[in-house]
Amino acid sequence: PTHPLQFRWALWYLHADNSKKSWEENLKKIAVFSTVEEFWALFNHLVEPSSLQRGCDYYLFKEGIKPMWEDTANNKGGRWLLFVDRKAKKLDEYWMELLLAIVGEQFEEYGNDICGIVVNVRGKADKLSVWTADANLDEVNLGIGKIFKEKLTIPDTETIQYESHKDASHRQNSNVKARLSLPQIEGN
Ligand code: M7G
Repeated sequence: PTHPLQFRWALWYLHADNSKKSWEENLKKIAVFSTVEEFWALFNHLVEPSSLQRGCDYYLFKEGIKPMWEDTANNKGGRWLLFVDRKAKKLDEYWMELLLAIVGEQFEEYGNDICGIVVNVRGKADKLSVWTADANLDEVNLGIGKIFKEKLTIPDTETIQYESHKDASHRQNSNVKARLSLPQIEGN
C-alpha cells in the first residue's frame, strides 16, 4: 500500500557555477513525489547538503510553485531564515528534520501558508529557510517560525528572522530589514 502525502512536492537543485549562465538557468527540477514511499526512495539516495559544493542549493516546493521570488505564489511572501554554523555539523540533521516536518504535515493548520523550504550551502554560514506565502500575515508567520524552531530544537535564545522577498530582492547589500524575529523583539 502507498501512503499519500497531503501535497505533491518538487525537489529542485541549483548548481553553483561560475559560467555566464543566469541564476534561473542553473536551477533544475530533479524529482516530484506525492507519497511517503516516493519520499524515502528519493531522500535515501540524495547527496546530503553538507556534501554539496559551496554555492549549491536544494529547494523543496509544492508542485506548481517555482522556487523563486517572482512566482505568483511567492511574490507577496517572505522567509524565516536560520544561519547554521558549519562547525556545529548540524546542517544535514536540520535539513532532514525540516523535510519531515513540511512533508509530514507538522506545520498543521499552516500547511496552506507554506510554499517550500530551502537549504543554501555556503560554507561557513549555511542557511535554511521556510518560505511562506504572505509576508503581511504576522500571526501566521510567527506560528510557522515557532514550529520551525521547535522541530529543529533551536534554543529559544537563538534568534531567527523573517524577511519579505520584496525586501530581499531589492537589497543593496546583505542587510535586509527583518519584519519579524523569534524571540520577538519589542516594537518589532
Ligand atoms: P541567494 O542564493 O539567496 O543568497 O541569492 P546568497 O547571497 O547566500 O548566495 C544570491 C543571488 O541569487 C541573488 O542576489 C540573486 O541574484 C539570485 N537569486 C536568488 N533567489 C532566491 C532568486 C530568485 O528567487 N529570483 C531571482 N531572479 N534571482 C534569485
